[in-house]
Amino acid sequence: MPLNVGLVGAGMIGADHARRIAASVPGARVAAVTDIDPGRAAAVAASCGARTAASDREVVGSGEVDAVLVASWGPAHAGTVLAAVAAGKPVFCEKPLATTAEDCLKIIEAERASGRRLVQVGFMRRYDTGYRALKRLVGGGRLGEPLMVHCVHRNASAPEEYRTEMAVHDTAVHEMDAVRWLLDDEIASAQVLFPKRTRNRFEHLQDPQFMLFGMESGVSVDVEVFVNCRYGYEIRCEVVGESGTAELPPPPGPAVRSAARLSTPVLQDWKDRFADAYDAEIREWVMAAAEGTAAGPSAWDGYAAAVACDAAVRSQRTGEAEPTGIGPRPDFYA
Ligand code: NAD
Ligand code: ISE
Repeated sequence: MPLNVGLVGAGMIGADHARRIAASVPGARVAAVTDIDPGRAAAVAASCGARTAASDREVVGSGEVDAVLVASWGPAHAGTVLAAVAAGKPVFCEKPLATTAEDCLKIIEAERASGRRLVQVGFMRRYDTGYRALKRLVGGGRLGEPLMVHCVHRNASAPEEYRTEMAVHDTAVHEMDAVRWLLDDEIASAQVLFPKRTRNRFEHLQDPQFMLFGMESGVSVDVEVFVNCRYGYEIRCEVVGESGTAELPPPPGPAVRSAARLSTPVLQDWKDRFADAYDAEIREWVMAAAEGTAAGPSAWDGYAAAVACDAAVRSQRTGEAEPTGIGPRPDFYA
């Protein structure tokens, strides 16, 4: 029997996950789809042979749904995740787990009370082969003690509704999770600096931004976020250790020699850059959900990212390094 997935949110990534489950995830099917825009729900449901549902609560409560995939708007995530946990159903939640640290803590409490892991957060970089190779190098000791991590996160362009804070909780949140995981460390403080602004932006937006995270171990992380770089989508990460450095490999692409030039393509968005990672995270989720539990990035990781985001957004106002105030990780999430 396949795992019957209920999809909440049929926008860009919800539609992509529905297609992925139908095309490349064995052992699962999308059974029900809901969206506050019924037209979107109907289109995605039709694309994968599912039925539509009127609300997230109907999806969660349906006897036909074994597990829930949340790809709605961030502020709606916590309500759906809490309902799924209360129903004892495994739930995959796109980032952010919740838009406030308080809501993340409510999810953690509910999950711990249920006695088993039910929540996986969509930090897909942990499934990217390049990031995995970096993590093996860091853990294997070949670079020596890590000292610094340099990261770049560029998008070709950002829509008008993209606000200055979103550079933190929509975009840099991936680096926050990636460095915590790479270094097996927590972010102790976050600072955001505002460099000269690009003219290729909507007036209200500060772009680019430069972020500095102080890790509990003392490692320093810098992140350039530039969401109107124009030329494409680019993710870079270099770990500098006491005896060596390692950086993410460039995404594969043909090297073209033509008209006296050697060139390789630049990917245009996250869907292409992390396609394999999204496939792998959803496959792992389905396998764990079929056993009634969850794997991968946890509710604790969602919480850790939320407190780091809060500190960075505070720093956007103060310009100072702001403490995250993260406490010890509960044994439940060891
Ligand atoms: P989107 O705006 O294209 O889609 C969101 C959809 O959710 C819309 O169709 C909207 O109508 C629907 N929605 C909003 N509130 C709802 C509710 N209460 N119930 C049901 N449906 C609701 O956005 P998107 O780009 O698909 O992003 C969705 C989520 O996925 C966001 O949290 C975003 O941060 C995350 N995301 C993650 C990645 C990644 O790389 N992991 C990439 C893109 C988006
Ligand atoms: C988007 O929501 C994502 O999560 C992408 O991975 C990220 O690169 C982009 O900046 C965000 O807007």
